[in-house]
Amino acid sequence: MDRALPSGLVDWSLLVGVALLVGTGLASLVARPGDAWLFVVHGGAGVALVGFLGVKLWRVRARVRAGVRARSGTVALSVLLTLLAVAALASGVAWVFGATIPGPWTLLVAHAAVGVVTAVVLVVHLRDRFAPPSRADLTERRGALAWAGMVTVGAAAYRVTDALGTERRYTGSREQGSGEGNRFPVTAWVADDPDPVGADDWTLAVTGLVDEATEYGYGDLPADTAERALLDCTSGWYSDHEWTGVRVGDLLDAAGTGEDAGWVQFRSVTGYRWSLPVEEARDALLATAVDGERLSHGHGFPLRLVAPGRRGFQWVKWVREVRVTRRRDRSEWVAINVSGLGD
Ligand SMILES: Nc1nc2c(c(=O)[nH]1)N[C@H]1C(S)=C(S)[C@@H](COP(=O)(O)O)O[C@H]1N2
Ligand SMILES: [Mo]
Repeated sequence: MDRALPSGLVDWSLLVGVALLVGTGLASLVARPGDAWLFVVHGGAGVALVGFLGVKLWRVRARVRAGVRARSGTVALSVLLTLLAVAALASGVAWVFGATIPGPWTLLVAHAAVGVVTAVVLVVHLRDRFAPPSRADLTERRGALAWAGMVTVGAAAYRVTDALGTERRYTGSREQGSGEGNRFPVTAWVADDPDPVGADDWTLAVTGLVDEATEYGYGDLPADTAERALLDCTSGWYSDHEWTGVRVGDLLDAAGTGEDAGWVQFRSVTGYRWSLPVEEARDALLATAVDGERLSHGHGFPLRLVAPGRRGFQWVKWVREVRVTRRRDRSEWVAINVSGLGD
């Protein structure tokens, strides 16, 4: 099989594979319940890539050894790229088997970071090495059969890896502290870490495209709706709880919204903010309690968004404003990454 595979086909499989991995990896950050296939493609492409990378490294070994001896810069970059790619693939597989690392990051976050750096170094590598695929590489029958064999073995290896791995959700997240009130991980997307928010000097404002802007003190919130919902953080854990709070639709009805309401943005005391389409926002909950316990500061006291089916980073904590807008506010993509950095 190895001999039959044209080198160009191996290289193009690696390139397309990395593009798939980066694309599905980034998309997984905003995955919704219907998007389980993203994680299957990501895992399958990752495991299949191990095989193609192995073939490539075996074939170039003599050239690399010569390049290292000659202290070639291009080869040094290739070696760096190899180390990164191996680290990205190994960390992904290790995550499936339940491995952890010390320090502030989870192994899954480290995996994502190494993956992105690998893709960037690959782009630099391609500046020296890029060659368009030749027709023969792609159409030669023996090569195509060998390629199909590689992909089949990759898919089977993925199935085995997936089955042997530790218990986890389809997102790869592992369970932590479900049903145990505030005893689940406290997570910042980047740097949010505000001082505790006092109930007495906090208000919730309902603003924007509403008939009447409204303000609630902590004591006036009609927080009596309970709902079970699962928070799934992109750093690799999930936690299932009963949340109690106020239905966003009830707040919007009290303030009055018109035809032009398209999105509802939830704004934190830290500047962190995220929007949901108005129909989805109406069904979401602003919670004051989890499993019957008052929310702790770390989990967003006095008020945090519960957005079922959305990944954890969209569950804004320490909410102080609900703003109705016509269009999506794209600046929130920046806001979530810089909030908390200045203080
Ligand atoms: N204001 C604010 N809300 C936030 C975050 C943040 O950094 N700032 N982190 C988000 C992330 S990444 C997740 S996974 C959840 C975690 O909620 P928890 O800390 O209550 O577990 O809150 C989200 N809400
Ligand atoms: Mo998260």
